[in-house]
Amino acid sequence: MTTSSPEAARLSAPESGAPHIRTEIPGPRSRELHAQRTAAISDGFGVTLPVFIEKAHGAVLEDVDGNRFIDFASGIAVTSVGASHPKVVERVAAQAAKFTHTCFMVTEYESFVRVGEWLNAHVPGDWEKRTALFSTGAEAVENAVKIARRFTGRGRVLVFDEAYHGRSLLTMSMTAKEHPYKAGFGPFPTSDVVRVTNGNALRSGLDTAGALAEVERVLAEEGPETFAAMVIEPIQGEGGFNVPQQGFLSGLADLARRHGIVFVMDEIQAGLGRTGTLFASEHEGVAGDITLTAKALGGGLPISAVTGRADIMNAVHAGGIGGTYAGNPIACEAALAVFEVLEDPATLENVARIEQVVFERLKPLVDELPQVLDVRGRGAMLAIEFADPDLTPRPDLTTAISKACHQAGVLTLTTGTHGNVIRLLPPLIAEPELVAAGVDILVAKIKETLA
Ligand code: PLZ
Repeated sequence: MTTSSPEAARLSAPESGAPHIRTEIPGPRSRELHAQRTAAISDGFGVTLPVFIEKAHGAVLEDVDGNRFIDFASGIAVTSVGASHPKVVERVAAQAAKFTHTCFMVTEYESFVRVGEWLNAHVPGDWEKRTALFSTGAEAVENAVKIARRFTGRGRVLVFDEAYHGRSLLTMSMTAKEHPYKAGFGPFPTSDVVRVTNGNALRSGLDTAGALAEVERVLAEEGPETFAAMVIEPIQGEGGFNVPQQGFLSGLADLARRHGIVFVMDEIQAGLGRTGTLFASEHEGVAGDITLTAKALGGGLPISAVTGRADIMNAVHAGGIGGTYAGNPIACEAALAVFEVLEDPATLENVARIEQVVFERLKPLVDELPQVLDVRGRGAMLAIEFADPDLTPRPDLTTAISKACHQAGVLTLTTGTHGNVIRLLPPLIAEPELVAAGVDILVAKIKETLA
């Protein structure tokens, strides 16, 4: 095997032998392990598909019973360069052998600086930038709010309908959906987090101008000078892969700047090649004052970043931000490997091919099947929404179809405020033929379920 990318990390359908189902799903060994999990692990963790993974390569996951799945989840948009990219494996192993941790707040190491430099150079925004590294997406969001507060001297945060920003106390407040994220976990800082319309093309009943006018109305009512930050996902992930209406993001950027509000682009799910450009906000020609990355950044290792205008990022006093594991050296090495893969033009070309093979299979279903409301997304962040013709969401269909896909060896995820969306998040390096094979199975299961 060569170590060039993305070929090194991917396998075509016949080579990978996926999907390959040799037991019932979950298989006997997975069921045994799941029983042990139930006895040891908090019931608070849900699970999409209770199979235990033994090994994984590219876009193929193999479980402990020898079943192989086509991976349309990527660990929720994390293993974008594949499950065990050789460059990630090599850098991680080499760093682990040198040292695993020092804490960047105690003594420094070079990879932290190099990750920051790469992000400063590639994140949208034609201004001098600085980066701060953390470990999780929620931590990046929390720190963006802290930094924006320090910079503006203001307290409040503007967020959007159907938003997802994390599970920590502040980010959970910023997340829209009650179940399962917020139920029973309040109270929340409700007067500090204000929610406005996302101008959802299918459901808000607003066009771009109408949605922007509504945001402006709420800002005027609440006092725009009370807001430190406006935080938005360039394509909403957990909210249902909602692509903003054209001009909405740029209109928001204008509004934020007019009122001295820090415009924060949460690219945690949509960023780093996922939508076919390095950052999803590039599709709209928009740049956040601050841009957040996580998930794909570490190729499977936990690392997140806050990258923004130097004057904003440097408004914080020394010691004001940080964390024991922030920008851990092994995770930084993994990020540097991810950057090498993203810089290879073949990677984004492959994402364009993935979009093509998925759309050519799914888009015709909108006209063929009355319960298929919409097929949308960009690049390798694609979704299909199920509803009755009167728009009543059909989460029962997504559940049934997803389950059928899992049984057939295709790991799909559901999403959306109403749980009625199936989303596809294959690794960016997934062989288009493998993606096509997986989508063909999905289409067959949709047709069987709707028959
Ligand atoms: N911002 C846009 O998508 C994480 C959540 C899965 P963490 N999304 C997956 C779940 O049910 O917990 C996410 C995101 C956006 C922030 C986050 C939070 O990132 O790394 O999970 O903290």
